[in-house]
Amino acid sequence: MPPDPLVRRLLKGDRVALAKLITEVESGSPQGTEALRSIYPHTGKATVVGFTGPLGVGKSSLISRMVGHLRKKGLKVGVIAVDPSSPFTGGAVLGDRIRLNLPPGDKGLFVRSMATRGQSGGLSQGTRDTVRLMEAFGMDVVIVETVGSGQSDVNVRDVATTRVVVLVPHLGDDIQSLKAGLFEIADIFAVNKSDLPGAPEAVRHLREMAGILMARTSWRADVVECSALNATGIEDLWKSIERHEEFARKDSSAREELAERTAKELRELVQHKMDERVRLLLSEDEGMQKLIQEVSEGRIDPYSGSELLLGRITGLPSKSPPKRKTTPRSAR
Ligand SMILES: Nc1nc2c(ncn2[C@@H]2O[C@H](COP(=O)(O)OP(=O)(O)O)[C@@H](O)[C@H]2O)c(=O)[nH]1
Ligand SMILES: [Mg+2]
Repeated sequence: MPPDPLVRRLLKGDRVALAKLITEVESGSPQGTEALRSIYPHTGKATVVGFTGPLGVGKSSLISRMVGHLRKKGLKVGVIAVDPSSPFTGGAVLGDRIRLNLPPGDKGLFVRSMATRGQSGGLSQGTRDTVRLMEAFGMDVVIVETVGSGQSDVNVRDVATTRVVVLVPHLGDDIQSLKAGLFEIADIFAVNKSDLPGAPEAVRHLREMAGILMARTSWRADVVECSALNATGIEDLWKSIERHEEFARKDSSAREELAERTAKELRELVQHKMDERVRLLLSEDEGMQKLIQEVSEGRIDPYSGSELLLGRITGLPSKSPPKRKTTPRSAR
């Protein structure tokens, strides 16, 4: 049993505990980090799906539909919106025209918008950690919404096993410029707003492209036509997500990707810790204050100075700086 009562409550499915722990984790508090450590064995079981794509294509609306669909199946769903313009504000899950028909205060749904600034350890880490808290809480499915094409710092690849790229008919030039990048991240294309003209052509075009660009990969992106407005194609989209999850459980390329993702997280965590320690050392350590002075006055060059600093942090011997016989820079 984890010692933190808040964590015990989280594991029992207490929503207040979930909300509090997300806040702790976002602020990078020691309690948050300790909580993440102790819940780790309870994570990794949910279906984590990323919805990405340009602004306004209907990601939030489609997620709302998907949430309704999954709740009807009795699945518990967490939603993380990393899109600052997302309508998921204040816990509301309604696109402007779409009604969910969930009972008020439905216990099987938890929605959280991520602050895009001031995240301790970066946005990717904040999202990874929030996914884990939701898994430990008992969510069956966690959906992460991000704005694609480099507008958001979060890479859906870092957090989601299955990535849905949402597009609309007639993306025109947009799709041309996005193309290569999209096929790198998409496991599934959802052509939303299929109530508008041009959807079958868009679907055909994307299928052709997937056939060409993904011919040598073991997974070729599904293309699903849907409309959040008319609630069509939602079950097809879910089927496709399940199919990809099944693939990812078995395929070796998916396992390799997981290893890459893990390595990236470890690297980012270490980078973050190093950064904090460097900052602390430089601002508080007397020896380092002296080093700063010596470098600024030209007695030690910054390259050797950084080696000394690194040596202090890692405890490993560093190259000693060359002895300067010349006059310090400032005196020249
Ligand atoms: N015609 C049509 N409009 C839609 C559909 N889905 C979403 N929209 C509208 O598209 C706009 C953007 O939707 P939103 O879900 O906020 O897009 P996001 O920025 O990708 O999250 C809103 O005005 C929605 O009502 C759809 O299937 N058909
Ligand atoms: Mg949105």
